[in-house]
Amino acid sequence: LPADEQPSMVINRLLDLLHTEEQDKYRVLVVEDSRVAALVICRTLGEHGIDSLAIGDPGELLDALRTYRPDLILMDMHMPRFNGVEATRVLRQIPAYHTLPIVYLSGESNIGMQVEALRLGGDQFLIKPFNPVLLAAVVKTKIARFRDLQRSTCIDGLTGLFNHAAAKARLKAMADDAAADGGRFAVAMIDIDNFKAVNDTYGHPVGDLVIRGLAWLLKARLRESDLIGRYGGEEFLIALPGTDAALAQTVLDRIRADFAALPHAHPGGTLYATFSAGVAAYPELDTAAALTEAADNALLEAKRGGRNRVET
Ligand code: GH3
Ligand code: MG
Ligand code: MG
Ligand code: MG
Ligand code: MG
Repeated sequence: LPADEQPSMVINRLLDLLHTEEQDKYRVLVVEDSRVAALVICRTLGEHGIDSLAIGDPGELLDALRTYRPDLILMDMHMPRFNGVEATRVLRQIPAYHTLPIVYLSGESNIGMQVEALRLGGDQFLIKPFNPVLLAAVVKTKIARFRDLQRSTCIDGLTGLFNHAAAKARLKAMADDAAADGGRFAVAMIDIDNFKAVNDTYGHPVGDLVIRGLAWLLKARLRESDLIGRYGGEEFLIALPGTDAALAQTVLDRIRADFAALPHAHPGGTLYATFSAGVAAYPELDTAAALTEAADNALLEAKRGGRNRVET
């Protein structure tokens, strides 16, 4: 580090780096009853650097969506046990899949049928046999736009974390997943202590730096699979899959100690801030709402107990 560089400026730069870090590989779910066709499609996508998973059975669709989390579906239309248009219509009724790009890839040449397939929820119609270059271009541009859209509606601008609505939705999905596959996870609500005083003493821009500093620390310390959201102004919601309340408390307490030791720059020097946190866990509490409420109550207890602590 250059000796004259303020620690918070470094944190700001690191946070920006995290924001611009290379995105995940694009993931495409190929719904196709012909194994040969599926192989050709997946190979074509692979040659263009796109990851794919092929399924041929309607029964696998929801499971594949949940576990593979594709950015786009390439949907065949006519399958012996499966109508691609009907599947699309059903998916569009599930809020989580309202906007997921669905591109038909079918030999159906009847324009009336193609129009009907689009009307029932598809985004585009590509004809078999397909042109590999056009297929890759359609897939890439659709996914790029979809990710941009998701970013602008789900990501908090100051921190790059999930915003309130997105964090809440992901927590609910995590609870549903845990109910389906018997997993466990912990939830924590974090709130910076006496933050109003930071703003009042040093000004709002310095307060923003402190919020970004905590966001950076959470990203640096938690795993890729953990959920981190900016729940409110100086409040953060996190969820840790495969973790019980006791372990979550230990993890959070280490982060708490690191945050308390993290210097934040202000025009006259550096300041230090602390946070309090409350922890709750699934399956002891089994809905997103109950978990959030319990974590909130534990947070309140941490505040009453003197702040700069983690309670369960
Ligand atoms: P406590 O320890 O009880 O949490 O006290 P507190 O002062 O942190 O709590 P309070 O809820 O009274 O104040 C939170 C402050 O956070 C008030 C609000 O102006 C400030 N705040 C909210 N969002 C932002 C933001 O994006 N940037 C900055 N700088 N301040 C914010
Ligand atoms: Mg077919
Ligand atoms: Mg607060
Ligand atoms: Mg606070
Ligand atoms: Mg408060």
